[in-house]
Amino acid sequence: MEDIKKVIDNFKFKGNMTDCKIFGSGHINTTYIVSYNDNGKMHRYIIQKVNTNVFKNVDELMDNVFAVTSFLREKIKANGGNPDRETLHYIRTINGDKYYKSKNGSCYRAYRFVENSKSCDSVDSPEIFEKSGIAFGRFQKYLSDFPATTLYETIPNFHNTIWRFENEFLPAVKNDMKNRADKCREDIEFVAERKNDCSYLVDLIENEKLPVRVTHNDTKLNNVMFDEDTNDAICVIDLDTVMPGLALYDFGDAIRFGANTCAEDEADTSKVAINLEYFGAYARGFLKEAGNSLNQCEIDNLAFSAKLMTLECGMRFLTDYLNGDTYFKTDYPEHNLVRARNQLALVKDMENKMDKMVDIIKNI
Ligand code: ADP
Ligand code: GN1
Ligand code: MG
Repeated sequence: MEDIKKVIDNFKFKGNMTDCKIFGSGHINTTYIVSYNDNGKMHRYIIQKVNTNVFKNVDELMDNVFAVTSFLREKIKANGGNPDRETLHYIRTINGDKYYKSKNGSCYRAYRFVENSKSCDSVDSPEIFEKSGIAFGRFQKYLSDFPATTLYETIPNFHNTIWRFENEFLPAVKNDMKNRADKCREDIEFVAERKNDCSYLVDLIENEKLPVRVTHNDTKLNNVMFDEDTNDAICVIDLDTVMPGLALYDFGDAIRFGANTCAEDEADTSKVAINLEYFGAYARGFLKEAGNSLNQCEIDNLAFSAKLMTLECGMRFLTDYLNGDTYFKTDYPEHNLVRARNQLALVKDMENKMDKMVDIIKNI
C-alpha cells in the first residue's frame, strides 16, 4: 500500500492528523477516513483512491464531479437547503488540482466527511427506504436542467444491457479464462434465456419513447448519507457515474439493492426475495420528487426496470467471476459467483411477482 500519509500531505487540510483508516463498503474505490485536530476543533475528511481500472480518464471524471457538485450547490441553495451538508464538497490539492496523482500513477481525491451522518448497507424500515427514494428522486429533479452534453461518459455503455450481454458476458463465457464456466452453466443459461430483456429499454430509447436524462446510475442504498438523528436521507454521494442515462436505471438499481430481503451477497438464495412493501415505499419516495417529470412510458416500465437492473448486475457479477475477478472488489474466491446467483434469484422472484409490482406502481 502506498504511504497514505504522504498522499494526504498534498491536500489542504487544517490542523494535525490524529487518525487515518480504511472506510466504507463500496466495491470500486478505496476509501479512507482521516481525522484532524485544528486547535481543539475536529475535522474529518474522506480520501479516495480512484479505481483507474474502472475509470480510465480521471481528468474527465473529476471535471464531471466538480461540475455536478457546483451545479447542485446552487440548486440546493435556491431551494432553501444547506449545500455544505446536502452535496459532496471536494477539496483541491495544495497545487489547486482536482485530484492528486502520485509518482506511481495512483489518483487520489478528497472531500469533506458529511458529519453526523451514516450510510446503510441494508434497509431497516420502509420509511428509511422511502427517504432514500426521495433523495435520489430529488437528485434527478435538481439535475433536470444540467447541460447534459457537457458531461463525459465516465464508463461508456454503463447501463447498455444488451451491449454488456454481447460484448462482455458472451465473450467471458466463450473465453472462459479461468475454467470456471462449468461451475456455473445453469447461471449462464439463465442469463442467456433473458437476452430479449437486455435490449428492451435501449430499443425504447432508440424509438424515442424514453428520454435520456442526467442520472446517477449507481443508486445503491449506501450511496446516500442519512442524518444520524432524523434518519432523513441528506446527501447523495458516489457521483462517478453521473452521466446521461434513464430515470429507470436509477429507480431499478435502487430496488435491486434495497428491496432485496437479504444482502446482495447472501449465499443462501432461498432467502432472496423482493420485499414488496419496500418496493412500494421506494416508489412513493422517488415519484414524490421525480414523478411529475416522468412520461407514461417511464412510469409503465418502473417495475420492469427493477428486474432489468437486477439481471444486468447479476450478469456483471457472473462476467467478472468468469474473467477472474478483475472489476469488483471481492472478499473470497467465489464472492462474485455468490453475488451473481443472489441477483439471479432475485430476478426469478421479481418475475413471479411482476403483476403485483405493476399493481403497486399503478396504485401510487
Ligand atoms: P465506491 O465507489 O467504492 O462505492 P463511495 O464514494 O460510495 O465509493 O464511498 C464508499 C463509502 O464511503 C460510502 O458508502 C460511505 O459510507 C463513505 N463515504 C463516502 N463519501 C463520504 C462522505 N463525504 N462523508 C461520509 N461518508 C462518506
Ligand atoms: C458498484 O461503487 P459501488 O459499490 O457503489 C458498481 C455498481 C454496481 C454495484 C453492485 C462504478 O457500486 O454499478 O451496481 O457495485 N459501480 C460501478 O453492488 O461499477
Ligand atoms: Mg458507493
